[in-house]
Amino acid sequence: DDPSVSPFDVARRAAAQLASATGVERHDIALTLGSGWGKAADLLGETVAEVPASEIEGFSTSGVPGHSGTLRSIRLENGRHALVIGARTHFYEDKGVRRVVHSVRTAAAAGARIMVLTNGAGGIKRHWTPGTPALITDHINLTASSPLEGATFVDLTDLYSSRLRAVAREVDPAFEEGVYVQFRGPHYETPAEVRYAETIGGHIVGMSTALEAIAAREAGMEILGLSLITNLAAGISDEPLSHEEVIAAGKSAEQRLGVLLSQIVARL
Ligand code: 6GU
Repeated sequence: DDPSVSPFDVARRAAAQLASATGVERHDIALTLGSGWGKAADLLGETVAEVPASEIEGFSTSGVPGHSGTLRSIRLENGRHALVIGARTHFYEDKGVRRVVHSVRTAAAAGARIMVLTNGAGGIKRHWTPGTPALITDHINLTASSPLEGATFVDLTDLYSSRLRAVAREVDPAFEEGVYVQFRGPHYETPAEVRYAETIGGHIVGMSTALEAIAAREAGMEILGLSLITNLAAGISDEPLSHEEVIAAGKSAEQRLGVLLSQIVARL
């Protein structure tokens, strides 16, 4: 958090600690598992090591129920290694944007060329039902923040890789898709804010992912973004939103999403 310390140096040290804690020198792909996606960690392959995030520099443990705090190294069937990040710092925690993207920078420093970002989110498309997975095609960042520091002018064209989306479509040709809008949270949006998100081109509302994707692009990674629609956004459905229901929708979709995500990862 000290502005005189480079966040990339912190990430390099974290990656070195991760390598010695897991015995895995290099991870090829990294996945951040958000609400509803956690089961994938058990289905991707053989867990080589699981490390509490608190043992690795720069990680702060999340107090949000439903978000575990570990880093897990998994050997895929094709012999490659996946780093599963089960410790996400949200922008709304007010720990600063460096903390929010530290896991992404650590994954990049650990060698990962592909970053899979998943989340549980609200849906704006009226035909969506809770439990629907959707590919993120692009994002709108409404946090008024950026993980980039100084004059770092990074192109965000095709941020959510069309190549990786095509791979996901091989697994499910009927995959839903949409533009993700990151709000600061932690409150859900008002119905007026949801109408605004829709008007400006959004289809999915959430509180993560966009800032992480920007940091992943800066690091030169290819990005796959996946949302689980846990509920329709405020005003789209008349149902009031509750965090408990969001977690419950995630839980009931978890097995199905785990199978889906491991089929995708096997092809990446
Ligand atoms: Cl409706 N909004 C946001 N920002 N995040 C969510 C959500 C809604 N539902 C689940 N996560």
